[in-house]
Amino acid sequence: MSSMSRGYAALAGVTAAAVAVGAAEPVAVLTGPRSAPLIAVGGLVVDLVPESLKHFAISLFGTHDKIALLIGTGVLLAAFAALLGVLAARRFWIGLAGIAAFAALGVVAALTRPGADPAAALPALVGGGLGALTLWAFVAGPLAPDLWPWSPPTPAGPARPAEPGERGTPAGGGAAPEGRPVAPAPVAPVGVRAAGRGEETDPEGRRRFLRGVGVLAGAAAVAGLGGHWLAGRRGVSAARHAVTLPTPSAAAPAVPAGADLSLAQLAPYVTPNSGFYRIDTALVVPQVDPATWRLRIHGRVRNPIELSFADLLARPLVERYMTLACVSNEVGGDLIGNARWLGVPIKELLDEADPEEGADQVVGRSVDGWTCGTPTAVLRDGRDALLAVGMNGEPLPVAHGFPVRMVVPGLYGYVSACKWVTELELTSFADFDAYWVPRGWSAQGPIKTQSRIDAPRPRNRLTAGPVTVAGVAWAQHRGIRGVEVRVDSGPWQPATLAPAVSVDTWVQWSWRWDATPGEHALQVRATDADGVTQPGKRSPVAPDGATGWHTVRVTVR
Ligand SMILES: Nc1nc2c(c(=O)[nH]1)N[C@H]1C(S)=C(S)[C@@H](COP(=O)(O)O)O[C@H]1N2
Ligand SMILES: [Mo]
Repeated sequence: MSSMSRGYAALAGVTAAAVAVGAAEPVAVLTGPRSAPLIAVGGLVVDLVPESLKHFAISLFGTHDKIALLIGTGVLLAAFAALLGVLAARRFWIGLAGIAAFAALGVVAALTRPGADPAAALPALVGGGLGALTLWAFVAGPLAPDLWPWSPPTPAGPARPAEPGERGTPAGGGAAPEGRPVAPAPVAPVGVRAAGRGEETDPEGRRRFLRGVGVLAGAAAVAGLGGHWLAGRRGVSAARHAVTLPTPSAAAPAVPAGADLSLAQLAPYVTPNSGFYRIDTALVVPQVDPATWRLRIHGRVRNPIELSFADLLARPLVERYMTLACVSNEVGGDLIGNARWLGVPIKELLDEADPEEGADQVVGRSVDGWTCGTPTAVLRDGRDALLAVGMNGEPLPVAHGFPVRMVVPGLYGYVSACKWVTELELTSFADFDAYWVPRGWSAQGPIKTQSRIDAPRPRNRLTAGPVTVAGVAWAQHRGIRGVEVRVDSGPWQPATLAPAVSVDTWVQWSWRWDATPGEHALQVRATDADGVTQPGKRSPVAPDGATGWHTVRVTVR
């Protein structure tokens, strides 16, 4: 095959794949966004890839890791499709088998997503079918150029006259390409054949091929983007806007004056919803209709409970400031935020459900099948663990768990903060491992005392003289007793703590530094209210949270 033929064949393969992916989208509008093949396969990848790789992706792409995954999947798919096109131009059945394999992967991925029904197979099936048809049209059908190895020379070619069954003759269009190699193709040397047709003799065939590529790729793009847009319109943002949150029966304590030092580089004491970090395994944000949402509290309980959203809102609601942190937060990282949460105390619901002895784990389960395991004792020890419906005075943003999520002070999100929660199942740690546990993370995830320097930022250039060093420190549900700063491994100096609402939130701190010219390393460490100082030994985020002191290097002139 000449390189030009290979290029055309690759183009045919990629166009067929684009048609497959694009055609699946409008179908997925009906069967649910998670049944779209790219999303379903991406979701399977998210669940299957080793944790180290996932962590690498998060560290590389931050919270854009999902977009990166989808683009990566798309690029890989295009590369395979190009290869399939080239193979299909030699033996059409290989291309067909390849498309069937991809469709099968899409079907399996969509059907094995938690909560999937049999209709989830449809997008991949429809996409696969239309993709196969497209490939056939380019390789053996009406859009095929005269470039493939089995293509007999055209009438104008030097080698021989046209054969019956060739494209352009009545039997040509629909004939199975496998039948074609019976044409005495190898008669002339390849070079002569390539020069003898295609480049000079079949310009119309190639124009038709390229027009086909343009039209079909365009149609695929319209179907894909249109379907995606339509699926978005079927979301729950209208239902979210229609929610009116009741006034809490126990309002949040006021934020004390001075809790927010309002420094330019310092994270605000209360994190706005738009700036709140987002971490989850969901490639498409679950759209949960509050009208049909139910929470089941079941498993090892004497009195199983089922609640609707209206039932939940009818109960006394409390509002509390709580700082939520991700176990994947690196020392100095920003996977942490503080918000005012409105919700129903989980303790009251558990008391009503009446857990059996030995049911030491409450498994929160999301609509998308994700699970977290929280110690029953923690949820009942009187702390403000909430089934939250509000965040900073608004219904939960859809990406943060609308309509209902868990928030538990003192525990990392992966063991406590289930978004889009629909079940609390009482079980034991011995009997069930939640989502992250078999993936190498600890079953228990209490927050580790940590502190971060926000101002100055790494590599800031400062002027010698007084400099305000400031940041945040947290040890949720224990509280922060003190923060210390040191310069160039000198003596630790006490920083000034700003007031905080409660031990369940982070606290801002500041320290006045008389900066001298040169390169300097600033370090911070916190001591919790139990008197335990954060260790300097660096340990990675897995299995249960990073340790070490945040260090910021600056230049003073
Ligand atoms: N359904 C669901 N809930 C989830 C997760 C998830 O992957 N799926 N991730 C958890 C993790 S690891 C964290 S840190 C918090 C983050 O909550 P946020 O995205 O609202 O900041 O959500 C938790 N709840
Ligand atoms: Mo997390």
